[in-house]
Amino acid sequence: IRPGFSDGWLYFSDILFQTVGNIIYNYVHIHNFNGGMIMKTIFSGIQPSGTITIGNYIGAMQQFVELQHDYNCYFCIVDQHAITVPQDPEQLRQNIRSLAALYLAVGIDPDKATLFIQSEVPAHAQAGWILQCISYIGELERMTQFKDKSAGKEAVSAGLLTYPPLMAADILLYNADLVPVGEDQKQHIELTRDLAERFNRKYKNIFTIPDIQLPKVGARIMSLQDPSKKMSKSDPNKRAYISLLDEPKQIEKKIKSAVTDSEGSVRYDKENKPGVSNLLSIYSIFSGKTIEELEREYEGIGYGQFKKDLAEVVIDKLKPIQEKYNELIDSQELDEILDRGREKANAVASETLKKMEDAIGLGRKR
Ligand code: ATP
Ligand code: LTN
Repeated sequence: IRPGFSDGWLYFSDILFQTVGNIIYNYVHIHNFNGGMIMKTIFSGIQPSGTITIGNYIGAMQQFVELQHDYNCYFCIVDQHAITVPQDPEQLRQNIRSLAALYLAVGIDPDKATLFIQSEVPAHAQAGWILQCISYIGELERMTQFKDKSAGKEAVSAGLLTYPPLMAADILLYNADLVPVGEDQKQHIELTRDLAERFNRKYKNIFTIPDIQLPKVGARIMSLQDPSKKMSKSDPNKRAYISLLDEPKQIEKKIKSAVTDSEGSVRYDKENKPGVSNLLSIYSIFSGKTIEELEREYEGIGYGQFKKDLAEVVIDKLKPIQEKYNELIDSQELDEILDRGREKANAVASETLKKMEDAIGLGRKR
């Protein structure tokens, strides 16, 4: 590094150096390089609004685990998003830690991906504010998640409406190329792209326009109690979802009480048999068998046996995840991983925030 190089963060190889004059006083590994190739960046987030369901796992987390080998990944616990609806403070704290442990338990490798908590990186809220100021109320009111979550509520927080620009900030601060999410997030990613393009056009071309990555199967796992609704971890009816930490007995009960139909044949038909089709999707994803194989296997056999076998498949799939979770949840290792994640995320995000503020003319020139 040349003496007198301008102060701030300097990017070199896969290391980000923080410099003042000719002194390096901090550095972080970015893992941007893989055998000499620049890796593309991925960002995704999950809200600590309850315990992760098999819907979140199939739609989002499972992809994260595969993608971490080939991308520079940032996985975030988006706690500031979670408070757009009321949360109990004690419970929220627990959910944050539990979500962090679950990210690792399903196979996120902290040496490959950066795992961190949104509220520990102030640039998210700061960039979120800037992006709110270039968002239109009309486009925010059109978001289906806003409409769904505000429907029938007496008091709706302003945060629920301004949630998408904060999500856009999450993604754009890291110049993510790709955002792996479930289907319900499609509209938010489209808005993120619009906001990035708007900013680039209006001020300065600083943002990468991110693409969405949906899983090939299971982008929308449905509620076990109402297969016309997506499975949600914050559903007040606990029987509507299976959480990754559910006990075997609970899993058996929930699958047994899952809504099906009166036809009695195990057949995939999303239109006319949404409940059975949803169970078949879960079975197929967790067992590795195709839907056709399963249909053949259960020909002439009723829902009782089908549900019993499915419960066993789900229990077996979740067992190693739960074991790993139990090892991690009270460990110091978990805190160390989150501390390292915070440092790295802060370094990258504050650099982008500075560029945004410079482009807009906020504060004094730095
Ligand atoms: P909440 O109930 O609090 O809204 P949620 O269960 O909808 O939470 P999020 O934290 O909003 O979950 O989403 C985390 C990730 O899981 C996102 O990528 C989202 O698209 C995905 N996801 C959520 N629900 C499903 C589902 N039913 N099927 C597939 N993917 C899902
Ligand atoms: N809005 C998402 C959670 C979320 C997210 C993100 C996902 C917040 N920030 C950034 C991907 C990238 C949700 O409700 N599932």
